[in-house]
Amino acid sequence: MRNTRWRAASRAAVALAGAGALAAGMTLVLTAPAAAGTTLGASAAEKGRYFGTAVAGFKLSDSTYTTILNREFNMVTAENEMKIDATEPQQNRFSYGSAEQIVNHARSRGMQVRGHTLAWHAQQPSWMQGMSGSALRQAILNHVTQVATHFRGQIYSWDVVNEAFADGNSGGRRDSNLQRTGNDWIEAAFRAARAADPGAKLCYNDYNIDNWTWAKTQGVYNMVRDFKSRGVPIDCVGFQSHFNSDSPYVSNYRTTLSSFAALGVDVQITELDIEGAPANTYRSVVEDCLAVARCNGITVWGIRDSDSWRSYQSPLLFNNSGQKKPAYDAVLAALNSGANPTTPPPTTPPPTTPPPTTPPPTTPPPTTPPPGQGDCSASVTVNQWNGGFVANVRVTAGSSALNGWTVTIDLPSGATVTNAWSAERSGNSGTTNFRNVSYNGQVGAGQSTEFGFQGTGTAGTLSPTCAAA
Ligand code: 9MR
Repeated sequence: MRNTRWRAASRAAVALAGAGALAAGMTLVLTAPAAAGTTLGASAAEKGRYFGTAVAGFKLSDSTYTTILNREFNMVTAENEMKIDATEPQQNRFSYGSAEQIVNHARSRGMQVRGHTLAWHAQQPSWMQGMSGSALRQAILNHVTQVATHFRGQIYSWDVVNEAFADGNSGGRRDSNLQRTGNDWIEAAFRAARAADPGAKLCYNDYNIDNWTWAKTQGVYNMVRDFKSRGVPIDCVGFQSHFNSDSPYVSNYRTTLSSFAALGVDVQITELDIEGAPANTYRSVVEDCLAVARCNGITVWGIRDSDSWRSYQSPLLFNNSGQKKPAYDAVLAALNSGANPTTPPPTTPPPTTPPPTTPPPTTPPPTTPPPGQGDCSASVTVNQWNGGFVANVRVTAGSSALNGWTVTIDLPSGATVTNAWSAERSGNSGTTNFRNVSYNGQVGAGQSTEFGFQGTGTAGTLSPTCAAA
């Protein structure tokens, strides 16, 4: 009974509850009509939504915890087990055991999984904290590719990039080692994630972006609009929605959700908790999600108050003993109110922004270097795995300084470049050219600079050639 699959839950509730509860010798209490959901997950599903929770792997042996988890929720987020320090504790040595425990627990019971998170300035393993420049760029894209590939087909949506914007009034990016690799690090991460798991929705996730008037909200909104206009593969925005007196729920939250949705992305409430768990505020959040067609669902950040990262605020739906709080009843009632869609959940109108177009290559057609006369050289190291690779290329000037360079690489058939950094690329298969960008065209005599690219397929042995501009 505890493992009742949510899809079947509501309509089968009477029959299942009767058989299961009687078999278990329990008192049979049926108060909700069969048509209405009796759990958060079943009720959300009737509205074409999900209702999820963060799960800590070590609590899966706590039967009070798993009883509520299995009964109420149909979406799961690993609270810490999919973060960078957990999945790649040493460089290129991946560790998936505790993440898989959660994924398997969820999927074997018909729950879906949100992946959290592929790229973040926090909870980096120590080897990554000390990295910078193209080595870090290569490392984070390799991480995104490897982890998303490992879980390919099992993840409903990935928080590809987490918390990359600054708090306060700047509306700009947060400083971090990742940000210092270049402003394009976020879009590079999204492209890598798309290549690795084309079936997962790819989300940008952040906190303090709930209030439509805040600069941080507008900063993220502008990034998403830019990404949609340039065809960067983003599908959703995650609103963490940790509400408290410093960052309270405000009534323009619905405007925030609908404004982002109008850009042509889904919206998801990914880490909801509310200081003191006021029932009215929880109800408002649910109503706001239900009012926005592209709001896919809500995840609370823990089950019982004692499971919360802010347990002193008692911000969740169940008390420390696992009893339902008034906020729970308000959420369930809000999920059950109004008409249920008889057709699949409505899709939002097409984005108002122009359809994404691939920007034309900004590089002129590359000139073929005269054989044997280049005054630069290039060498490459390739990190290959089953189905993909990352290449790091070193460009070294000869006996005179360079004012610009082009590196040409013949890729074997089946190998396709998905993104490059610190170079402008033309072509993505066969003979592919990489030209310097503004900040790395000038290389002193005998000095070196680096760029990199990532691809699918097998790179084999690459023999780059270099030509001075
Ligand atoms: O709930 C998580 C807590 O157990 C960790 O110690 C903490 C470490 O960074 O991360 C908490 O989860 C955070 C989430 O990953 C991102 N948004 C904020 C969450 C609360 O801090």
